[in-house]
Amino acid sequence: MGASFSISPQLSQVLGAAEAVCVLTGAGVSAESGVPTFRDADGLWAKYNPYELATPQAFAANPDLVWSWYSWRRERVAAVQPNAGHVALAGFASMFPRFTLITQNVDNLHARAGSPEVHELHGNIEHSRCASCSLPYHGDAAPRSSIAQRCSCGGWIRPGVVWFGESLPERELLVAREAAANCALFLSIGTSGQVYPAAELPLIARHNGAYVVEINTEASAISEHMHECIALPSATVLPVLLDHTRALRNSSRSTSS
Ligand code: BJW
Ligand code: ZN
Repeated sequence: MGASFSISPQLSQVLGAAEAVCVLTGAGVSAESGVPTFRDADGLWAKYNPYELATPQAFAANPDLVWSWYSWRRERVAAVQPNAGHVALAGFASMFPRFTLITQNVDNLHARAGSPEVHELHGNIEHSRCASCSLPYHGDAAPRSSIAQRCSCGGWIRPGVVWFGESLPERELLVAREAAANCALFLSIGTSGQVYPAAELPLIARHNGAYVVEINTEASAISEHMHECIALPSATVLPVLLDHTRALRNSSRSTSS
């Protein structure tokens, strides 16, 4: 079973000693569950134009098109399972005195894997709300629907995700920036590092003295800012890091007691 990579002495040291760890995930962490990424060769943006689907202007121009695209994606993520990477990240939550999991993903797979707290920077595809009055909407979320729904106020129901040009949820972004600025280890996992402000989080961490590691099958736009890059799939790497951390933390507990 064992994955063929070795954990560097620097990473091992910080996994054993860190009080605060911060993780940012992107679409790559869900790729091995069968959720398409955005910018890979077979990703969503290779087939669909983001400006026709993932902007408020696109939704205003063609609510049925945007709603049906998100209905298709909602159906797709509901049909997949969290992978070993999500499960390992859920295990990491109890390994460190402070652990912050931040995701750009809208697929809910971290929560389904058991992560106790997930800071969703780009929303959640399972949540819908009225574009006019913001009232949460619970009807017709699960079955595929190609027709955009209306709220009782007459406004359009929109997916609860963050589109280009829209602000990120204020509190989640604040928590994310603070966690990045105050951690000893920052892991940037499965993100191309092209979308801001999420992509500045590893840079904030590095600027404030954290050890910063990327786990990504390819180089990203922010690889050059990392202390090290592990160029392997996250579902392979994360269980190994968790086992290693558990062994280190258990042995330090038994020697200190
Ligand atoms: C694996 C793997 C495996 C594969 N294991 N790895 C500063 C500079 C320039 C522009 C801006 C800026 N600040 C703001 C902007 C504008 C804009 C932006 O960033 N534009 C850039 C693209 C140029 N940002 C915004 O508009 C944001 N809002 C904002 O900042 O408000 C204030 C403001 C507005 C306007 C101007 C200035 C300020 C909002 C961004 C919202 C992003 N929304 C989306 C859609 C969400 C809903 C949906 O799901 O449909 O979010 S776009 C899409 O990209 C989605 C993702 O969360 C996001 C990031 O993608 P991610 O996760 O990195 O995926 P990929 O596909 O890019 O990469 C996958 C990676 O995984 C790859 O690297 C693979 O190699 C790797 N991989 N398999 C490990 N098994
Ligand atoms: Zn409404």
